[in-house]
Amino acid sequence: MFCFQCEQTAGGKGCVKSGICGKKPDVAEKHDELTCALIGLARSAEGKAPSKEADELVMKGLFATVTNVNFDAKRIDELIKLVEEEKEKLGGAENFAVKDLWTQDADIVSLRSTLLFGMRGMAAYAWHAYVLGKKDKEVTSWFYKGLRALGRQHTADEWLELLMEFGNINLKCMGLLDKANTSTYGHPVPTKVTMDVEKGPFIIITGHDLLDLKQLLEQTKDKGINIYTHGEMLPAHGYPELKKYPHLKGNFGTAWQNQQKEFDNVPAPILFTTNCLMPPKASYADRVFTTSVVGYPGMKHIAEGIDGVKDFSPVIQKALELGGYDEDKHFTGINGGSELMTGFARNAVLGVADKLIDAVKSGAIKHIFLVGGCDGARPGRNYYTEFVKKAPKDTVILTLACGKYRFNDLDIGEIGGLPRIIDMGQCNDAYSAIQVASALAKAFGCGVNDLPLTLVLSWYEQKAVCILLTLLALGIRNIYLGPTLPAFLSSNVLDVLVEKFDLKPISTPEEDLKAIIK
Ligand code: SF4
Ligand code: SF3
Repeated sequence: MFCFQCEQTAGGKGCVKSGICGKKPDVAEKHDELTCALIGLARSAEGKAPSKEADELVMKGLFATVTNVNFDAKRIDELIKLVEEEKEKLGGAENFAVKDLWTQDADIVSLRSTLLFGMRGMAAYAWHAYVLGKKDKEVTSWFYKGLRALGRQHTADEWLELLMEFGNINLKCMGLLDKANTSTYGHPVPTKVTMDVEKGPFIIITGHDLLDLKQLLEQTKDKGINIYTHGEMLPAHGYPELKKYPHLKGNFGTAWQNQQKEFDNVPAPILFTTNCLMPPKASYADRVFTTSVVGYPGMKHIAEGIDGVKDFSPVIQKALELGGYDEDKHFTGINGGSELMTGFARNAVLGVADKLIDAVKSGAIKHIFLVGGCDGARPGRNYYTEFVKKAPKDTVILTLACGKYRFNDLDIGEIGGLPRIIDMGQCNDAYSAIQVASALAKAFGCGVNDLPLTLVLSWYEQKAVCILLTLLALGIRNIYLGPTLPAFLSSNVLDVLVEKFDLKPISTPEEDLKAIIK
């Protein structure tokens, strides 16, 4: 096997024996086979109108290969079979050769992988929008275009052009998901979320899929079962159409990499709607449920029902059987805080844009940081906690995605009635952050790069890759990226990104803060 798509890749180079994430060689090989079959499908679809099923397979197939999504060789096999069938219907072009995926010239592999990984991330976002009935022709057809491009030879300049084009398409896709979420569940409003868990039966739901949460809330109504979010599901508490359910009680635990510790012997089932699933420990393996494209051998899977409704009764049954805690339990976050604030998506922030603009103009807010992205296990990720702790009192921290658990329970005060830590939502809500940055630039009559704003990003998996490509396509410079740089960026490709975009690896919080706030 060979895989170097995520930040925890073995030795910072590539997993070759087995994945650090738990992905076994047979599954890694199936992922490659699926990817190459998707390229074949896209080749067959050239100049034709692929079916709805083919579109769905392209999204699901790419999504299934994102880190910590699907470890089940059987399920991947099923996808490959379906892709082959669709491909035959469209004329049956050749698949891309698996042996060529990770070999060939280092720079070409690097550029091709960057596009492939970005597309895997975008597929997840497109899928979440799709299940809410939102589809965009340009986004869907770009999957085919991008897949075909992966199977062709290009010059380095052409690859870079493709990457920038992709970045713009991903912005569109994140916009589509934003529209899907806000038109279905309303605009998020600032919401305080407890980390305590009440006694009695409960279900933990994690991942990014709000529709799964909505259906679970409906199906557990008046059943005496409470629902707690985990990881990337935390921002769900801000949406009016989700927060209206009184049994959506709070948030259990922190980010994905702590799940084996947090779920150890938990008296409740856990529903995984997307990444990041880690190999479950025996103490809770019998309570793990997967749905959508998530899969793990031996774990119970909730399949899609006809007309999109899923039947969560096995999860509900399990919650009743386990019964939850005997008494109310007090939990805290990484830094000992017990309440989290979320729901500051674009509508909420732009609603107080005047306050923000005035505070920047008067100098009350000297600098805005976007400290966002994925969390992970590497000790170097403490950088982000320290960065937030050490950021001067006259600065504001916008945040999003699961990396925020490093600091979102800290009370670092307020500026002008606004909390200094402003949680904008999930990773895909990078769209909100981009909207806010553009609005601020407009108000100040300058470009985003001229604002007193710095992006300090943490990455782990491929959604972070698509977001980074969007930010670069928007011409945003001077991004600090960590905890390590992607192994799939060859030194030549990295040189280009550094030269063109001033992309910077993080150093220490002190040094970076000193360089940013002069
Ligand atoms: Fe290794 Fe990451 Fe690939 Fe898993 S996803 S096999 S940890 S590079
Ligand atoms: Fe986290 Fe996996 Fe990336 Fe959506 S849940 S950000 S790491």
